[in-house]
Amino acid sequence: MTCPRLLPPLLMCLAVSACGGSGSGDPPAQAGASPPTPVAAPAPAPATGAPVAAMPAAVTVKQVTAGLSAPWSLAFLPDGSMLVTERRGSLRRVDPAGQVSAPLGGVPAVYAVGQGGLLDVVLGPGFGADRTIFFTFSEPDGIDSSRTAVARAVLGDTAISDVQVIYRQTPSRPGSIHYGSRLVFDRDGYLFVTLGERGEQERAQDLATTQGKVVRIRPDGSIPPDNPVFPQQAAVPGIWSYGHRNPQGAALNPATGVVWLSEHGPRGGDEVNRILPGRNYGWPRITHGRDYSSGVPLGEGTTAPDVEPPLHYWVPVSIAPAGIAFYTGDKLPGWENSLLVGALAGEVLVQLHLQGDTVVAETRHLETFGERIRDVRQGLDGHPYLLTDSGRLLRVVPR
Ligand SMILES: [Ca+2]
Repeated sequence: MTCPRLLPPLLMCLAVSACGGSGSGDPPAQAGASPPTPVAAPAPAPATGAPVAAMPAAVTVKQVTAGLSAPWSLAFLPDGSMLVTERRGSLRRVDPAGQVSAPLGGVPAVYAVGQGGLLDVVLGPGFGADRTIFFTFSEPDGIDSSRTAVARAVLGDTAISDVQVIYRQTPSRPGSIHYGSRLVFDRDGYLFVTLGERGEQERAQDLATTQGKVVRIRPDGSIPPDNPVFPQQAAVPGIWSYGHRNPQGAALNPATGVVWLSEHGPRGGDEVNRILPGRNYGWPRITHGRDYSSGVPLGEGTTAPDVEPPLHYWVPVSIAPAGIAFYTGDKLPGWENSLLVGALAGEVLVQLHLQGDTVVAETRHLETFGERIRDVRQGLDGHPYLLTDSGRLLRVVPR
C-alpha cells in the first residue's frame, strides 16, 4: 500500500493509520492494534525538514530472492554472498544468485516477540583473518522481559561458533518495542551500538540506564577510556550520546568518519542525526513529534540550546525510517553524496542529497512499490540492496 502524501487533513490522519503508520516501525503483526483516533489536523507544515526534490524516480529493483522471513539486516561477505538475519531468530547465507541457505547453527535464543528477535549483523574489522561477526538480538531475561544484547561469533560454513555476548542494555524491560539495535564500526575499530528507549520515553534522558542511548565499546565489550564523561554520578559507563527514541538505522559517514543514525519519532518527528560525543538528542523533551492519539505536540518544543538538532526530520507524517546507507558506488549516476533511508510505514526508498553534513533535498524512490523497507546496504558491486518486511532481497538498478 502506498501512502499519498498530499491529502486533505482528515484523510491524512486516516492514511497514517491505514499505513500502520506508527513511527516506531512496528511489525505488521502489531499494526492492527487500536489505530490513532482521527483528530483535528495539525497546522500546515512542510512535509520534511528539507525540500522534496522534484526529480523523478530513476531506479527500479531486481529481485535476488523472495524467500526470507521478516529479514532485518544484511551484511556482505568478501565472496559476494550475504548474511541475512531473520527477526524470528535465523541467520542465513544468501548467494549472489539468490539461493538461501538453511539457518546457520549456534545462534542464541532470541525474544522473538513484537519488534524483538535477531536484529543487526555486521562483519568485524578483522573478518578477513578471524571470520568474526557481530550481531544484536533481544535477549530474553526472565518471563516477558528482554534487553538488547550484542554478541560476537566466528562464522563457519553451516554454523557460528564461539558465541560471546559482549554487551547488554540495562535494565531489561517488559514489552517488545524499541530495541534500536544497529551496529557500526568506526575507522578506529570502536563499535557503536544504537539502543532504543523500550517505550519508556523518560528513560532516554536518564543516564543511569542505557535506554535511548548510543554506546561506544571495544570489540571485546570493554569501555574505551576516552568516552564522554557525564557529570551525573550514576551515569552508566559506555554512553556516547543520549535522548534517542528508537534508532533503527546507522552508518558511518565515509567523508567524515562520524556515525549517523535514523530514529523513529512518534507521530511525525522521525530524525536523521549525526552522533557527536556527549550530546543530548532531545527525546522526549525536545522533538518535532506529536502524541499518537491526541495529535498535540510533545515535550517542551522543537529546539533547545543544550539539544543537538536533527540534520533532517519528517513532519507531520512519519515515514518510519529504518536501515540507512551512504551511497559511494558508481552504478547510479547522480546518487553520489547521498544518504539512503529505507522507510517502513512510508514504503519508499528515500534519498537525502548532502552537501557536507547538510541535507539539501530529499527524493523519494519506489513510491508505487508498496514494500516496507527494513534495511539498505551497498553491495560490493556498487548497487544498493534492500530488505523488505515481506521477505524480499532486492538490488536497486537504473531504470
Ligand atoms: Ca532529536
